[in-house]
Amino acid sequence: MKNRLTAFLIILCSVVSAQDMNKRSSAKSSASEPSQAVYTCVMHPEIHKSKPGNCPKCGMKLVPEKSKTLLPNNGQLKIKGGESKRGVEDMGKMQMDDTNETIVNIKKATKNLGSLKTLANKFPSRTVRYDLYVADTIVTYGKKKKRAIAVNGQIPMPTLTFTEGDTALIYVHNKLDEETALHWHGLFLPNKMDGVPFLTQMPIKPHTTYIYKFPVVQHGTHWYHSHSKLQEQIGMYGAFIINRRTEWAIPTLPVVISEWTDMKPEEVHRSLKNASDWFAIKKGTTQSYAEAIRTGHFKTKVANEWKRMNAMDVSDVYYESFLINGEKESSHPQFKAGDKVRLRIANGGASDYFWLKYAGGKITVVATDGNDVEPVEVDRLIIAVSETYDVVVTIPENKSYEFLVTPEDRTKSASLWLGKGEQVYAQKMPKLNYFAGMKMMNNMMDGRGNMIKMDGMHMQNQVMDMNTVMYPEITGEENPEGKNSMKGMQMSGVKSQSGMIMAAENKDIVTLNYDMLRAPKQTTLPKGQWKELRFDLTGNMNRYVWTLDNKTVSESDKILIKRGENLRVVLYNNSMMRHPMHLHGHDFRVLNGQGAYAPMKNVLDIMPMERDTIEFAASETGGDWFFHCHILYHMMSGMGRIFSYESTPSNPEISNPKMTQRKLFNDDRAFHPMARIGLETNGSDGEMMLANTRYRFTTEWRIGFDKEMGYESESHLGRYIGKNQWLMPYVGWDFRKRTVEPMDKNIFGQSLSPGNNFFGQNNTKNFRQVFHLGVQYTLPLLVVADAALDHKGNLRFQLMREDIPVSKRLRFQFMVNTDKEYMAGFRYIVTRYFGLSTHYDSDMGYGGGLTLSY
Ligand SMILES: [Cu+2]
Repeated sequence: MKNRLTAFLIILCSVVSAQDMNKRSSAKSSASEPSQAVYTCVMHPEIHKSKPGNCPKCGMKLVPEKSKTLLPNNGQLKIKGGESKRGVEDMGKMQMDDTNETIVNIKKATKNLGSLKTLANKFPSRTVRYDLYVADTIVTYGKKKKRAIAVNGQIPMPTLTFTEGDTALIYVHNKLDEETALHWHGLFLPNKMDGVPFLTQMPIKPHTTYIYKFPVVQHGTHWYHSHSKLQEQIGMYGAFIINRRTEWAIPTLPVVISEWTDMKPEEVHRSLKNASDWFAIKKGTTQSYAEAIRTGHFKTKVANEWKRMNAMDVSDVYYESFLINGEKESSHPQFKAGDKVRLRIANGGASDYFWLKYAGGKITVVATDGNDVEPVEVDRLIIAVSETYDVVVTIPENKSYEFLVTPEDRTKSASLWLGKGEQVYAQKMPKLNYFAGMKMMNNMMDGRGNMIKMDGMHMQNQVMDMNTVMYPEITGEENPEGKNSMKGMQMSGVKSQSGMIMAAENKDIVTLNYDMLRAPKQTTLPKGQWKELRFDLTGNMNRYVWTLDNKTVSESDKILIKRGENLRVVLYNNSMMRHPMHLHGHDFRVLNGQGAYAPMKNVLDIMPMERDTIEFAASETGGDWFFHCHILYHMMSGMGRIFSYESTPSNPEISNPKMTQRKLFNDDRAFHPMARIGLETNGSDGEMMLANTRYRFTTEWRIGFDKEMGYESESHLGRYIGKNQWLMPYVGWDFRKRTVEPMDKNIFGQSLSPGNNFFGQNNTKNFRQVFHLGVQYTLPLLVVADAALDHKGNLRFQLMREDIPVSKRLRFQFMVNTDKEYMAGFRYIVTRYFGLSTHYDSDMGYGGGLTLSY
């Protein structure tokens, strides 16, 4: 027995060390660069060429390697510390070019925009009162009638309009049977008016009225939404517009973009937490083995699972429809040829980014997050969750022009029609090539679940849109790699050697990025003490845990700040998703190439692998201000921090701070239930699970239809360790009983008598009533290794893998252990809750039937 145990341990160790060796050798090879190399590939940094050209691996155009000369950094504050110094160097030449280009562009855009007439508001400042009645409603935005929440009977909530200098007086009448609270997104206001339940106020109880009152001290396009539970997903978002005393005299439309799902948002959240790939099935993005083989990406798929990644997407949730001001199509026929229209756009969606395109020509961006920027002309821009952009578009002729809104995953779209007459369509955005994305992700991710840092690349401020690089567009038929790998594949733009077209190289289409945003006035912060903070944005896709520095809100302390000091926050996105990070109650400067004219925002979209720096002045009088990812389901998973002013007098709204904090923390501490129950001809097997950020309780059972098959039940309570959560020690118990005739044989002719286990111990698989200690570890290819020792000294080692995506809806699973038990089966997913299944089990034999999933 000892020998076998040693052998097994040696094998396990060698698997683990082999992985480390891989990692080390690859690190070594990338470190030894040839000295004369000057060009490299963004996706394949191991490529070094002396001449410009295309990457031999992916065909992407090579870019100059990290420039050696450090150019003046344009008035930008230097960041202390080793790592960030490299960041500044990286900005070097590239950034200067960007700036010059941007200034030329701004001059052109300003000229094209022409002088706009203005209109002054003659009324003195006043108190503007709104009464908001929050009530349940039924909508059919999707396929079925579903519950939503309407305010004053409408979705989105009514547009609230003020003039700078007014006082807002907002009565919220909660007609719901549940609590609510409203957050005024992007506004500078007293902390107790900020609308975060259990942080700045108590939630508004059902059937009560709450009054928000605050001075309106700024202008611009903002919005407001529920900050309570998941209400934002089902209708509680609306525009909040503050006019200047003197405003452009051109027609202005508030444009609130949102998504609709027929699933309850709580179910969406639970589904994400349970790694169900139902949304991928609905989107057609399962990225199964069958599809991988058919399209010539088998190796890519294997490499992806080897790195322990599941199929990925640019967005998490499948939505039934997308809405502009509450409609799939919204028409504004009142505009005539030559009219300039200002769109005040807010992304009120819960989890989707949107591409914005216009059929009538260029889009002139004039403000973001309520702050003016120098006008800049683009062909398209992406609006992050919770961002706002003000854009001006022109109606060229007396026709109806489409302003097209496409979610980043391009599943559907919504349209705003401007003008009257013949419809002029904007070009639809083509589907994404997920396997190309997977291939690139394989290159960007090391074996330990970290993003590989790309030296010399300008991974900042959306300049290199990783998502358009990672998920190139498919504009033709996708051919198997065997014939002509890249033929027909297009990445929207200039053609490269291999016939592949890269978005990043496209000079014809101008896509907005943060480097192009320039404030009209200097935005340098007042003199004060500086404090620097650094956060890594971290996440675990497989378990849908989202964190900063691998800690949720409830696992971290408030960050104390002092009034009068300046904060510099350096964010590095070490996750595979982009995150719109939002700061309550303050605007921050986004350090880009614009030096003293860095733009002011309150939402920063940060893409995978980017390192972005923001700065803000702690200018409020006190209070707790939330800083969080605005993807609703990421926020609810705990991706955020609380900035808390030191020595703030206690908030009169919060009478019991301890209890309130516990309630706030409950959001990311919540346990999510899940179950899978198989009912097959040989019996029932199944599993129930309760899991949160770190803990998991599972109970599994197998009950045969006769006493030969018997029953067995195992339960585990485990805690996940580390950022990737590959390791989980657990405690549990195992009860089982089965009566077997020693002479009986299974279909392979093997005796059913248990004999000894693999370690030479008495095999107790047919009768066992024990407590056990164990550890699970996720191996490459997502195989879970499980070693357990029970209180009678018996050992068991097991390998299993669930949910191997054979085809779009077919999943394969297997298990084998040292008690000589084994199992293999298929499940065909029919609906979210129902599947057909069949499996063979060494104890229960062959069975077929159905599987219910919850
Ligand atoms: Cu996020």
